[in-house]
Amino acid sequence: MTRLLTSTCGDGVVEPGEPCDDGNRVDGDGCDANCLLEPCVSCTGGPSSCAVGPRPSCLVSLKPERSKLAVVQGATDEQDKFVWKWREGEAIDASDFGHPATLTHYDLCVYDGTDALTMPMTALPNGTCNGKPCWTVQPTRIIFRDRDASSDGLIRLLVKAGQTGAAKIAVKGKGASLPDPTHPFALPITVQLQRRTGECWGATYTETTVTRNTSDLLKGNATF
Ligand SMILES: [Ca+2]
Ligand SMILES: [Ca+2]
Repeated sequence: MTRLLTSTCGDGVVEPGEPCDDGNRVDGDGCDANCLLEPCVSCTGGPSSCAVGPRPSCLVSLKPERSKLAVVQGATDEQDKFVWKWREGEAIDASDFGHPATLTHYDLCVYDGTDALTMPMTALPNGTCNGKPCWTVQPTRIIFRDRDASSDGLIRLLVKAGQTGAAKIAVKGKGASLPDPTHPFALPITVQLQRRTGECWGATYTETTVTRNTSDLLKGNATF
């Protein structure tokens, strides 16, 4: 006995292999023409209803106090900086990496307390940075490097596989291509690294653990 497992993108039914299905095959409405999530959106239900906003259940850091966020508004855009560290996280398996060298997008999304997307950054798959592939894929980690910071300011994005408590993500950005958020931020801030197939890793920064939130600097450790 065989049972055919088929799913049809665009029929409004969320089936295996479809992170979303909003009943059409149109891009730009949160669920794209291939039923993948668009950057920094969250979808619920079927037909999927999608909107910009944090995803509800991303993997978290077990030691949020070690998961740091810093956003610097420089005197000029060239001096802007962004650092995010997600440490001692829930388990990441190498199979969770997808295929960044060829087809997996990674979106880094920073949302403020109104769920507004203040800093969207995308590391495209299969890109070339300084004459070499931007992505390095190793058995237990993947690294995006772009010293020109041409992809939304990203200069380094590392995802390290590990058992629970040993998984890690580190992101650095800088310069004029970095999105310009409005300082001070409306708290709490949610930072998520997302895949368009649904996987995500996140941390939230509330006034309890944000130590600076001024016109030129946001700095703190995650609350959860
Ligand atoms: Ca479907
Ligand atoms: Ca759509």
